[in-house]
Amino acid sequence: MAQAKESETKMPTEPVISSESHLDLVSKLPTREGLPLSLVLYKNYWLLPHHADKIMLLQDSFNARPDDTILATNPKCGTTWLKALAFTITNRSRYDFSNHPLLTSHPHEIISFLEVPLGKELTYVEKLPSPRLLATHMPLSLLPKSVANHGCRIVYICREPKDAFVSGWHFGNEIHIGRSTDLDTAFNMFCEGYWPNGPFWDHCLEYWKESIARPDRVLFLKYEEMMADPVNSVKRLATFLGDPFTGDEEEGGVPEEVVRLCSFKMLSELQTNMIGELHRRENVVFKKSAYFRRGKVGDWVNHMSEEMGRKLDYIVEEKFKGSGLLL
Ligand code: PAP
Repeated sequence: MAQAKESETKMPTEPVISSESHLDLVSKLPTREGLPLSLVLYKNYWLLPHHADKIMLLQDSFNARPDDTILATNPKCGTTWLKALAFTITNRSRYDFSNHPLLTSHPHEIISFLEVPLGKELTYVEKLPSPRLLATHMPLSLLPKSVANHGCRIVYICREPKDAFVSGWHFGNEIHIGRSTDLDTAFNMFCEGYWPNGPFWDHCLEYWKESIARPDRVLFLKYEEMMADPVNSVKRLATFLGDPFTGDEEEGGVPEEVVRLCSFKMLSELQTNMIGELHRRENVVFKKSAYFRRGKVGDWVNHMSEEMGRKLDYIVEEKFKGSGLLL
């Protein structure tokens, strides 16, 4: 059963981990300014400095468990949705749909990020009961070693890059109080690969290749395919998570109920998701509503020119050439 509330967690004694030496390493990494926050380059990926030190620290210190499931995403590709879906699927015998934790808690409060448990200590996830659902924006190559050692299941969700870029641009400007980046500047940076957890395409490709090499361990989902056929996507996800819907559940419309509860329409109408903050750090305010903007496929046309679209399509096509990955 996945975690629901902090109060339900067991509290084993865990080593206290310190990130001082990693902070020192981060301060020596190449840094670039330009987005609302500067980023550091670590092993080919542009990371927020306060994520980079935690990622380094977790590499060796995080104790994955064989029954952990990692929900991995490039930012703004469907993390919130995937958290809601995976939680609902794996806890469907535990919670009634009419009295469900998702009706009173934001998906980001229900499932924690490995590297940034918003507002909590890094050791928070160590204390969660098994089986754990954990989210991450980490590239595959930066995941803690124990994740691969234990063969943990990984679900990756990818999104069409133009929509992911537009979503990320809006989000960045919304959460950084008094600091914003204009669309053209942000677009040029995205195209250069300079983006939180970027290059975007390398992040996707690593997980894509792993999903081909180890399909029983890594499920590669696409936001657009899930939007087009959510019920079948939910069934596929349940099967991958080792908890397929029974014939009776299918007849009783349980997959459809999961889809309905986790839909953009449903979640974005709940007060718990639209009012208040998840977390605040200096002048970065993670408003709950910032995770529910439009939830549409193809919204990029309302922000980018056709020429920008062609440019990004070309870059992505070149990067994905020969991989079999099409977005
Ligand atoms: P994160 O990586 O920072 O956690 P993430 O949830 O991946 O963010 O991305 C938010 C996007 O998913 C938003 O897209 P938009 O800006 O294009 O609108 C958000 O609207 C969308 N989203 C959130 N919840 C859902 C959902 N239940 N179904 C579909 N899309 C959703």
